[in-house]
Amino acid sequence: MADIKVEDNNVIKNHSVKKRKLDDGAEEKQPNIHSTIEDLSSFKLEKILNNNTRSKIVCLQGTFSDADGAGLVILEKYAFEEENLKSNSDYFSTSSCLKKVFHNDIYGNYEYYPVTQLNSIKATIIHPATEKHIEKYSIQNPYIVDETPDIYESIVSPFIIKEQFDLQWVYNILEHKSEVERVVYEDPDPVNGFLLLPDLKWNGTTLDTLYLLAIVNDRNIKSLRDLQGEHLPLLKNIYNKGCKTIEEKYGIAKSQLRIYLHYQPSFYHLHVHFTYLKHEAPGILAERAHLLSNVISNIELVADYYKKVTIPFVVRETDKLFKVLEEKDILKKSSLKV
Ligand code: G7M
Repeated sequence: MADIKVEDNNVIKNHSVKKRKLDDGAEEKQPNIHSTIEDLSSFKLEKILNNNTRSKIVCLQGTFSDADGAGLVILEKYAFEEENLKSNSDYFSTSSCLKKVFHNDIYGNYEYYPVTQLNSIKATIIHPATEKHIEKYSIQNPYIVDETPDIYESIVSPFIIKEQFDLQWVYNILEHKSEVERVVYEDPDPVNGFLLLPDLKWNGTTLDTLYLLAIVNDRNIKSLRDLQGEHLPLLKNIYNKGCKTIEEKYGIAKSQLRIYLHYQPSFYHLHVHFTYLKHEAPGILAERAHLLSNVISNIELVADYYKKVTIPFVVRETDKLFKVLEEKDILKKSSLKV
């Protein structure tokens, strides 16, 4: 018998998840509701775990009245499919309904109700849900840390060195042991050279979601924080040759590229992201992405700019760094006094 704790604001309920022992000692899986459920009338909502208004996904935790254990219902609104709009006249048929909210001169606001089959919502149901499922679908509170040079030197840098994030996959790429056929450009210069290849998130062919990564040959530059005047030739080399290669190979001009570094990055070997400007790739928000042209300009102005400035970054409650910063009371103190 395992207990699943379900937090409902201040109330904590315990759901018993029964696991029956079979004769051979193996545990029988608790029956789930998938063979019987036909609608969501048996779902009793206990907590909204996450409501992403941008991606239009809501993750709900609750129970089903006719089954034991916690359940998760994840609802997601679909994007419009152009093919549907072009070929499906149902969008524009008399079976749909238009309700006016207001109109002003040439502008009118309406609520539009297309026919049911065009109005579906993707529903994922997980039952019985474990604590891990609940954690996975719960919103992770993000916190901004205004990282001063002092916080970097005394806390963040020692943490990065101690944790020694595994860079084997990076070295495999640089040593031509992995992803060899995916490399689209290589400048072998040990100081100013780099390798350009599709990011893990990109299939390398769908131009709409173009996403490449430039990984530098120099193994001593951890992140944006380490960059200074001596690295300008490297940064300009990445900018110029990266853009030229992408234009030649994919026909996308540099004016259509978003070229940036992450702070904090997820691995500490300098790399630069190249994404299609019209593609809203993950990790392009203001609290994480630093445009390469901006970085170059800042260093041209002040060679040790990134040694001196406060760089804000985001940590989440499940990050190891979050605990370290919390213990040192940095999360409360870090907001800039303006
Ligand atoms: O957040 P950060 O700036 O550290 O971004 C690291 C990028 O490296 C992410 O966009 C990942 O998708 C990408 N990436 C991670 N791994 C493990 C690989 C990999 O093995 N190959 C490639 N090509 N990209 C990776």
